[in-house]
Amino acid sequence: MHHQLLNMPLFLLSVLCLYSSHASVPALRFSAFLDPTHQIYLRWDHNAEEAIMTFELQAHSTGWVSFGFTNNKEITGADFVIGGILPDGNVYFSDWHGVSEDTVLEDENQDYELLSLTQDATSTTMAFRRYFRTCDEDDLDITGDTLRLMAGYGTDDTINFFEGRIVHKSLYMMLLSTEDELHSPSIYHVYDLKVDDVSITSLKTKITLDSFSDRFNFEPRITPRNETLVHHILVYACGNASVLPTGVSDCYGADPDFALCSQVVVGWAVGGGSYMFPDETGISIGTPLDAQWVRLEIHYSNFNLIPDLIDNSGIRIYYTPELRPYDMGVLHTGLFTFPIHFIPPGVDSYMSYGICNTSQFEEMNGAPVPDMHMFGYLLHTHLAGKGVRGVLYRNGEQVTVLCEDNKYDFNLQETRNLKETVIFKPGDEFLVECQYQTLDRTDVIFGGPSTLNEMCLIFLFYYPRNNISSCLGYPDIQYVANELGQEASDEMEGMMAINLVDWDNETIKKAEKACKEAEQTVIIKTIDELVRNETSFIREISDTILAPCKDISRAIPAPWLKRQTEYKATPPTTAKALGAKSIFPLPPLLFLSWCFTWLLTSSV
Ligand SMILES: *[C@@H]1O[C@H](CO)[C@@H](O)[C@H](O)[C@H]1NC(C)=O
Ligand SMILES: *[C@@H]1O[C@H](CO)[C@@H](O)[C@H](O)[C@H]1NC(C)=O
Ligand SMILES: *[C@@H]1O[C@H](CO)[C@@H](O)[C@H](O)[C@H]1NC(C)=O
Ligand SMILES: *[C@@H]1O[C@H](CO)[C@@H](O)[C@H](O)[C@H]1NC(C)=O
Ligand SMILES: *[C@@H]1O[C@H](CO)[C@@H](O)[C@H](O)[C@H]1NC(C)=O
Ligand SMILES: CC(=O)N[C@H]1CO[C@H](CO)[C@@H](O)[C@@H]1O
Repeated sequence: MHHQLLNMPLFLLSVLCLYSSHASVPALRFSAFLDPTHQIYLRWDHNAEEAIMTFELQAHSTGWVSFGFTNNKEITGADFVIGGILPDGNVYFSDWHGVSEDTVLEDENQDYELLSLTQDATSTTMAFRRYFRTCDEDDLDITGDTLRLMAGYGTDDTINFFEGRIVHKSLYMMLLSTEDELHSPSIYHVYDLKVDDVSITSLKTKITLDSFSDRFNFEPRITPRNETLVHHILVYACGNASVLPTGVSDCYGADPDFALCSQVVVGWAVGGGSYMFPDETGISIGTPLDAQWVRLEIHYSNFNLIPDLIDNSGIRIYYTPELRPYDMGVLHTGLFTFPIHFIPPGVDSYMSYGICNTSQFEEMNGAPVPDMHMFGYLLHTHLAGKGVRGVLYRNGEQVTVLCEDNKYDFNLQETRNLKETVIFKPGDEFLVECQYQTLDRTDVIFGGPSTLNEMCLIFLFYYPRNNISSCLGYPDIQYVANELGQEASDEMEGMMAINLVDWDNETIKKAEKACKEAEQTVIIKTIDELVRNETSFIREISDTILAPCKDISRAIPAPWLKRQTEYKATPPTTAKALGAKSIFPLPPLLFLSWCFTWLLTSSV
């Protein structure tokens, strides 16, 4: 029987009803808890046309509450609001920034607009909005990158900022739809594809491969308490090979047959949640054209070398006989993962490139390749990765930056949808650019499977499917070695030569330039493991245009917010001596009413 796989939101958080919402703020579609103990809950929504983001923060405190953005969990340069309701009912709310790790200052330009502020016996709810870009040097841009959020609260209204509870969370905020907006089929089945009591030995990063099975799936099922160990999970479809191994084996191990299944169909990695495909599409299973077998690959990180770990993680799949219009496919793009990819140590920003040239797709597919409708993607690098971009070119011209995250967080890897489907035609080129930071490393990092090695990949989700599974590029390493003044007469010598380079700012720049201008070999694979290569080169990338700067305080004057106040963390001893209340002057009174809802009636 022909089925398609989807994912279904069966595990909706019931905690949402904990706080009752009020009518003031427009329906905000997205939500997340910002801390593991569920004391701080954020709802948000964005309006691309107006370039504005609306937030509603609920914190389990009747003291001050705070929310904002940081660069990398640092107070210095942080951009946030602090607000609350005084015991006498007066409201305070204003825009702040971090000047140093122990000083925060109220902004001269107030760029956040308060929409409502309410309080009950146990919690405070604060709704406000801000333009994506204010161009105030004390604010940070709200972008489609993985944002570093900061939230906090104090026990009372004395804003001893540094004595409050502060939490940090990485979040991608430009979400497009919630799972309840998607169509769920009336009939579906569930299948758990998982490992059974697999032992994770004490290798630093050990990789285990599991059973070939006849179904797929798409929701992480990480064994409780094993969350920090499971690094990423991939499900590969197997081609037409007649002999497939069964059981569990090491990845990249002795048995080459385990590598036969190379078409990624499902990816999940650290920090990701469940994912449901758009209404038009699902993964086809059960027809003669479909893979009969899949390979489940789980990568573990066991940095603490805990012995005798047992794991039962895997992925839960939801599948249905109510077919969607298109069967989907996954195209694996980026830099070929092997040691020709290298990143020098001690670099603040180093770029690597891998190109896919699709000019041979038609020939390799065995049938005309229909236009590929790209609808989603998953970015993947390891710990040194700081940014990933995927750029589409047609006839030598850049069509679009298909996807980008300039604040990539290794701990938050998830499948994301494109704003609208983007057509990929046979003959197009797709460039993947990865940015790395290696200030904490002393040795060259090479491409490879371990968390301490690096990768530079984008998995593209599209429909209707074709037979191509991967299209990965890598630079001519011999050329690169020669540019770095090393002798190398073939690829192997080129790779060895990289170890001999003396890394300083000059050789690093040379290496980056040489890798970009070197001819690339593009390796294309089909689901039947047919492999072909061709040459290509790296084109320039035109940056995406930033949202315009807008100033909310000019749009909606809020003169009462125009004050300047500073709070400086005081050494613990003097703080005690001073007494909390005297340190911080409370903001002026805005309204006088007890237990109220304050609304600024304005429409965006
Ligand atoms: C497997 O091979 C057969 C013949 O060799 C072919 O007809 C069929 O389409 C192949 N299946 C897939 C999934 O490629
Ligand atoms: C895959 O390849 C086979 C031939 O090997 C071809 O008949 C089939 O149409 C191709 N499938 C798609 C979706 O292009
Ligand atoms: C590169 O230059 C900066 C100063 O401009 C220096 O701090 C850094 O250590 C240099 N890196 C290497 C690898 O020499
Ligand atoms: C690329 O293809 C050519 C000819 O098909 C072959 O000789 C060469 O070894 C291939 N290169 C790689 C890196 O696979
Ligand atoms: C992609 O391949 C085609 C055909 O071989 C070639 O004309 C084109 O220049 C290639 N693109 C790049 C960027 O190398
Ligand atoms: C570190 C840790 O808590 N590991 C647990 C992972 O899950 C298994 C059960 O499958 C437990 O036995 C381990 O203790």
